[in-house]
Amino acid sequence: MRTQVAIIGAGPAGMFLAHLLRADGIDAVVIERRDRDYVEGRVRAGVLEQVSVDLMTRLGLDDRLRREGLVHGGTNLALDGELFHIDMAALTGGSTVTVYGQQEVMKDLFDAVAPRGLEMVWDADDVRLHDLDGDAPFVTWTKDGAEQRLDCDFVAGCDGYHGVSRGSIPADVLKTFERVYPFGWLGILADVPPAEHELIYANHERGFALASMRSATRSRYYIQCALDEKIEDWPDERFWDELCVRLGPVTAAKVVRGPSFEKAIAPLRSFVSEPMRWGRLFLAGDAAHIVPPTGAKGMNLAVSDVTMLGEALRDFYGHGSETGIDGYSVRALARVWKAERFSWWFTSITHRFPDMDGFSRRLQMAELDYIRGSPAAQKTLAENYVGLPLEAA
Ligand code: RFL
Ligand code: PHB
Repeated sequence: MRTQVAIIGAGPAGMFLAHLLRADGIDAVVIERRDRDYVEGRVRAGVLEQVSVDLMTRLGLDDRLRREGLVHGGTNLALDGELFHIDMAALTGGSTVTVYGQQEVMKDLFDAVAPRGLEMVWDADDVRLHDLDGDAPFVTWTKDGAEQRLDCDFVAGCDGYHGVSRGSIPADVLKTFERVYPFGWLGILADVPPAEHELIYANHERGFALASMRSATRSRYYIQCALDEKIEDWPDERFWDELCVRLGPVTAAKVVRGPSFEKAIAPLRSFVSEPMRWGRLFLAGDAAHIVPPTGAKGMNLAVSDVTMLGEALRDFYGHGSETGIDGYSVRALARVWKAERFSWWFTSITHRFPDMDGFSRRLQMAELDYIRGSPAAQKTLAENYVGLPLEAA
């Protein structure tokens, strides 16, 4: 088999790239280790930046998003139960975010695979990348016991944090940067109406809490927890009680309780690997970087990476120009690091750190109080939260 671009991984990065290349008439094959149900079933991101909404629109995949997505012009912060509103749209000249789950995004991307003739390989075991530093790279995998081979011009490593692509870059070339946080998020989904119309990021003495949603009838809540916490120790009632304490009495009175149908703990991490291109390999999305979920940036960064990569490949195939592919890593990393900074900062002012003393806690409280009172500080938060523009190539 031969194609122009082999895409490893069918998460948001891989599937958006596959659709972008298809729209530009560039051949691609997506090779995914799992099956569609698995990828679509993962409960993950909930908030789309304007850049992501724009890409879905450009690809003509925005029908359901327009009908079902919840457009938010603002968000709320809470300090020890006291809520204050950040009017992001007013502060940024009209920018908004859209609440639309990653599961819905994946469904829209997958539903358009057959009508648009995208080529997919599911259940590919033991995927390996070869000759990435030459001009004839290829990918091998096994499926149903038989070894398969795909020759290509380029490989797009969109296989997430645990994929094979990043590890194919030689250790003396790859630089990694990391912060592991001493806590995780315990998240639930429940079919109850959300407590508030917009999200609430709450800093409480007992730890962080987040009130989010998927629709007018489905809520998504998170509480910060210790890394060694066990799900079995968190029956629904205990979760709701702790959430209500952290959100404070005014919001707690609006929380509608109900049985959760999903409950999981996710660790928090900041991670960047450089460069994002080596030879014929490009990395995009979680394969190259991880952010803590506080800034809601993970999936959006995957989208901005592949938007840039799509432009670079279009210039290469359309005009024979290598400027875009040569500049991809530097261009993508400039935006990645700004999102890393924002996600780290937002995490650091909203969470309870185990070694936190009175001084650090007072600084956090002062910072949140400063944001509450300063339009300048609110603007900084707002423009990062809605998503920084994709700078020109
Ligand atoms: P993915 O989604 O991990 O997809 C990678 C795909 O590659 C496949 N794969 C392989 N395929 C072939 N061969 C191999 N060897 C392979 N190894 C892996 C995997 O099966 C998978 O299908 O990476 P991608 O595409 O870069 O997308 C990244 C996003 O999924 C991720 O950043 C977000 O979910 C992060 N995230 C959030 N992002 C947001 O933008 N907004 C949010 O509100 C938000 N909230 C969250 C989040 C992530 C969370 N968790 C659980 C990590 C909330 C949570 C709790
Ligand atoms: C979510 O709804 O899952 C969500 C929302 C905002 C975040 C993280 C996750 O910052």
